Amino acid sequence: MTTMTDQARLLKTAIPGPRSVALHEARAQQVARGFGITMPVFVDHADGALLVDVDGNRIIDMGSGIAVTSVGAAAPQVVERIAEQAAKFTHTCFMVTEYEGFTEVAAALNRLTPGDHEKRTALFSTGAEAVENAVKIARAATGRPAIVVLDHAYHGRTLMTMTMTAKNVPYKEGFGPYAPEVYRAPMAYPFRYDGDEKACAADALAKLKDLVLTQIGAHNVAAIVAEPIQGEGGFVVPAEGFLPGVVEFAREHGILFVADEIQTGFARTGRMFACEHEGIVPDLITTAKALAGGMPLAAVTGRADVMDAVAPGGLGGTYAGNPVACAAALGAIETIEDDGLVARAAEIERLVKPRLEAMRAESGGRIGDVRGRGAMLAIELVEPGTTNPAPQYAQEVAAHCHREGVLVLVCGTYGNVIRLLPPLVISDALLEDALDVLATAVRSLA
Ligand code: PLZ
Repeated sequence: MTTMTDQARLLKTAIPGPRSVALHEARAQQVARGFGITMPVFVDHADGALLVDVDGNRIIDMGSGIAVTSVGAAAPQVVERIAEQAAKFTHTCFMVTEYEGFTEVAAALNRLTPGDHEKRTALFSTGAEAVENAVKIARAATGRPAIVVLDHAYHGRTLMTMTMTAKNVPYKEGFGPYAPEVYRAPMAYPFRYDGDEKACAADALAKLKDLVLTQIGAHNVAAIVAEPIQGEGGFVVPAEGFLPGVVEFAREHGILFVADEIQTGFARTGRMFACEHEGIVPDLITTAKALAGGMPLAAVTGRADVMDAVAPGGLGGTYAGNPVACAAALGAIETIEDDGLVARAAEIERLVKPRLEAMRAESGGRIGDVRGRGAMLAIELVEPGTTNPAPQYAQEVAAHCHREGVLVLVCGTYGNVIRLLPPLVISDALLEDALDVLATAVRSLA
C-alpha cells in the first residue's frame, strides 16, 4: 500500500481547530440543520486510515465514513480507475446506452455473494434504494404484499426503508404516515435476553413464526428482510441459529429471505459477506457502502428467477450503476481480493476484541457487552452492573476520543453503543494507538 501521509495521529490544535470552527459556523448559515454531525471537523484530505483536517490535525478514522472506505479513503486502484473512467465519460444512463462496467460489477457480485446458484444483479446508487428495490422485486416475484423486519433494524431513510427502520428518533419522528404492510418481529439480542443464547434464538424464532402465521398469514408475506449483524441498531449479532431458523421457515412458506449486507458486506466481518458465518444463502442480498470504495453505488443480487420476475423497464434510475461508480467498485473489489482484506478483517478482530474485553474487565460494570465480528466491533455501555442503557457514557467516551483525534461512532437503539469500523487497511500501530485512547476514555468514566 502506498501512503502519502505520515501514518501517525497528530494534534496540532484543539479539536475542532479554529479553521474547522469557522467553517462549521459558515455551514450553519447555508446547510439545512437536519443533517447531524458526529465530529465537526472539516477534512482536507484522507489517506489510509487517517483523516487530515483543515487545521493540519491527523485523525485516526475508526468509522470509515460508516463502513464505506474499507479499502482506505483514497485507495490507489479506486482512484486510478475513477480517473480513467471519468476521462472517458461520466454518464450515459444505463437505460439509454450501455457500458461494460455495469456488467462487470454485476458479474463480480454474482460471483462473490453466497450460493452457487444462477444469479442476476441490479445496480442502484444508495443503500436505501437497494432495499426499496429488493422489496419491489420480492413483491413482483411472489405476488404478495407483506414485508417482515426486526426490532433494532436499520434499512434507510426513504419512505419504505424508514418504515422498515425500527428507531423513531431521529429517523422517523414527524415523517409519517409510514408505508403499509411492514411488520416487525423481535430480534434475538443475546445481551438483552434473560436466558442463554440458544433460548434467545429459539424464543425470537417462535415469536417471528407466530407473527407471520397468526397476524399476517404466511401466504401474504413476500419477504423477511434482516441484517446479518445489525448496524445502526447497535452491532447486534443475532443469537446463533436464529437466522438459519428464519431462513428455513421462510423457505417452507415460499417467503423470500433478503439479507441486508449494506453495512456488513465486502470483507467487513472477516468473511466476504456476514451471511457466511452461519452458512446462510439468501434469496436476495443488498449491498452498498464498501462496494465502491466511497462512490455512491448499491446493488440487489439474487436468484435469477426472482430477479427476472420484473419486466424490462421495471427497474432503473437515471444514475443507477453510474460508470464512474462502477469503475470505483471494480477497483475496490480488486483491492479487497488482491490485498487479502477478508483475512485482514479477521486479524483485526483477533487484535481488537481482547483489548475490548480488557476494557470491560476494568470498566466497573459499565461495559456490559463486547460483540461483533471482524472489523465490525462494539462495546455496549450500561449503568454499572446492570443492563440499563447508559447513552451518557457513550457520549462521554466518544467526546473524549474525538478530542484526542480518534473518530469513533455511536450507534444503538438506546444510543449507548460505541462501534469500531476501521478501514481494513489500517496498520496495527494506528489501531493500537486508537485503542489506547479508547481505553483511557472508558477509564475516565469512573
Ligand atoms: N441498510 C444495514 O447500514 C446505512 C446510515 C447513516 P444508504 N447505514 C448508515 C444515516 O444515519 O443515514 C444502511 C445500513 C443498512 C441500509 C442502509 C442505507 O444505506 O446508502 O445510507 O441509503
